[in-house]
Amino acid sequence: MNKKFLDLGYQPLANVYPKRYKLNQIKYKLKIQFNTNTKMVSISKRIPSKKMFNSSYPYRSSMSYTMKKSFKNLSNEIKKRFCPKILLEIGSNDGALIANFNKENVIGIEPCSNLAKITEKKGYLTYRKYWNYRLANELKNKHGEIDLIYSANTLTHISNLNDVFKAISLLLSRDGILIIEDPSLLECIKKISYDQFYNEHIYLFSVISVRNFIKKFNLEIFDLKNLETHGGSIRYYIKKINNKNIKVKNIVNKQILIERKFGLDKFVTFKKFAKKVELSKKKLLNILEKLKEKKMSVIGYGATAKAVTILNYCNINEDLIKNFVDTTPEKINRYMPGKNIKIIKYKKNSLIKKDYVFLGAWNFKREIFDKEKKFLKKGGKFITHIPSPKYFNKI
Ligand code: DWN
Repeated sequence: MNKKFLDLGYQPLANVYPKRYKLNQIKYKLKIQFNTNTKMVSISKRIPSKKMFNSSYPYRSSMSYTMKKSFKNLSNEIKKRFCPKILLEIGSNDGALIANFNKENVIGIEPCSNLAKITEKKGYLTYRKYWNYRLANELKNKHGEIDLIYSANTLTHISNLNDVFKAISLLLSRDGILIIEDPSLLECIKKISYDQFYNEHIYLFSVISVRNFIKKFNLEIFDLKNLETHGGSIRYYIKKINNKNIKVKNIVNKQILIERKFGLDKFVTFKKFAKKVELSKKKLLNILEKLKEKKMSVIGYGATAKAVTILNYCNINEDLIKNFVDTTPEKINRYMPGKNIKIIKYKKNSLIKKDYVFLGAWNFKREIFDKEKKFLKKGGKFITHIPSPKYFNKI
């Protein structure tokens, strides 16, 4: 049974950045629920994929050094540990991972044609299609079974999870490996990072829920890694249950125990989380309103999907955060969805004469602190809502 625990109000599509501010931009009710049987956390209203992932999807994985480095390290590990003949990536985006492999050894799946074009231009075979059972069948007929399937920050974006894993199970060879990584529910609850919820993020995985879910597709987790990326993610290493050549590592049960101890299998944990979210909103607004009274200049850094949830849930407008800076060409000179806050092109001197900078991309805090030493030296401060709203100038 699905039980709702958090109401984030009306939210626009997080990655549709309008050219002009529209008071009547379409918004959808965003409520978050917990399934008492499967222990899966998800959003209650689903938006059709085509509305969100199309030819103008602006998010590019290669825009951050941290992500490029993470994909490079993983590619080295995959080559050494699993030596796949073919690697298939579901949601290959602009190729941040596949760029580390030979063109003959990888297949990308990317329904956003503007992104698929980037990898195609570099000579990588890319299917401009949504991941589903029909596509898996087509691929099996063309390429045979695949020995390594990888997907980062994609499976949680697809509503029909049954179809997702049925398709994977069909295409993956008997001894094949599936690696997926997505934001961790545990880290989200610990950090009160309620901005991990937006219309694209249909699910927020825990080890408990993934393990429960994939069993029926003859799949099991045999290893995992806690990652710092995207505010705390988990990388799951998965195999077919009847592949007895690979042993399940202790870390899997250990992580499940940690999650249980934290209460990720209990509804009451999420009710408590919702209370903390309300408090977080009050505190953040209090900080921003006081800075406004003092006539301080405040801008946002990183026009993220996450920031869209915060701005719309807390009703933060241009009077509290003047602009956002971002490096993504597709976002520049557009507006933060649902708000009258313009996104401007990031330049080296963007933070000059600014007093406070709200970290929309708080998940890249280290990378940003490294880049903005001058701002900090001059007394500038960053604002974050993680884990509790505050301003700071040291990590
Ligand atoms: O799952 C998803 C995650 C992985 O990426 C998607 N549904 C959408 C997207 O979410 P996000 O927008 O919250 O992701 P990021 O990676 O936190 O976005 C970072 C943004 O900040 C980008 O627009 C690039 C920008 N940025 C910048 O302007 N300067 C980032 C860094 C590190 C910088 O120095």
